[in-house]
Amino acid sequence: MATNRTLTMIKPNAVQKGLVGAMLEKITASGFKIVALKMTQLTVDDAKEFYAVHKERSFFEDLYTFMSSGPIVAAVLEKENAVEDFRSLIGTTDPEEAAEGTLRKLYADSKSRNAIHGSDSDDNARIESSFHFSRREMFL
Ligand code: 3AN
Repeated sequence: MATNRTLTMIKPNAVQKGLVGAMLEKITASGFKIVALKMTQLTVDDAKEFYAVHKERSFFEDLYTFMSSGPIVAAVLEKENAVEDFRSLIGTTDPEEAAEGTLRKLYADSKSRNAIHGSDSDDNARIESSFHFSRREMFL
């Protein structure tokens, strides 16, 4: 099961620009099934916890400040090879380097405001899904 699921967040800049519908449409049209979905806002402490792996990086403060600055949309997505295929769909961290047609190429403002998150491993997909959703909020 875990290898078929990934966690995404539509980031505050994309929510603010009204891109939720367009992004979910691209995601589902690319074969991902939404098995959990919510709009929420991270506290500063939530964002620090979610991105704890980056706490020594120079961009950490900017990252947790931005990610807690407004509402996000979190979702668990299901598809065969979900983690890898979703990373391909969103494109590279820096939108300037992202392939044509990827969500970050289409919708990101910059490397730090890159519109959408995707888990980078099956283990992190599981951890990040539990961070946002209880078992009652995830559907088969
Ligand atoms: P990705 O989201 O592509 O897996 P990560 O996990 O390396 O990238 O970084 C998490 C988030 O931190 C990125 N989505 C981006 O918003 C921000 N970030 C990563 N690297 C940089 C950087 N060099 N400068 C500014 N922000 C960055």
